[in-house]
Amino acid sequence: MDDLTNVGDEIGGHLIWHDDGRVWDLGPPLVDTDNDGIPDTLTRSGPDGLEIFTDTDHDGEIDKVIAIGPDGSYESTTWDDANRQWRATDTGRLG
Ligand SMILES: [Ca+2]
Ligand SMILES: [Ca+2]
Repeated sequence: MDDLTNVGDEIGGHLIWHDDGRVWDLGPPLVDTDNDGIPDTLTRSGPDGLEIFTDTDHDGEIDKVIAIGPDGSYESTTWDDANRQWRATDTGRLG
């Protein structure tokens, strides 16, 4: 385990988002998207639409982000652990 994981342990239960060298504390997850009883997702809305942050493996670090624009377009990115970088996985339009 590296230092980044320790950050998550210290604040306990918050989701951590690594974005281009910066680390964001997004607060505790509110939504359980896979119904395993453990909240794993939170959302953030703003002028550019809605962002959905998910910690799919429950290690406290965001590994999937879906950004939904005001026009219904969306773009999902997932954390590529092998290459230590975000990778665009899907784009499209809702509805
Ligand atoms: Ca869950
Ligand atoms: Ca994770």
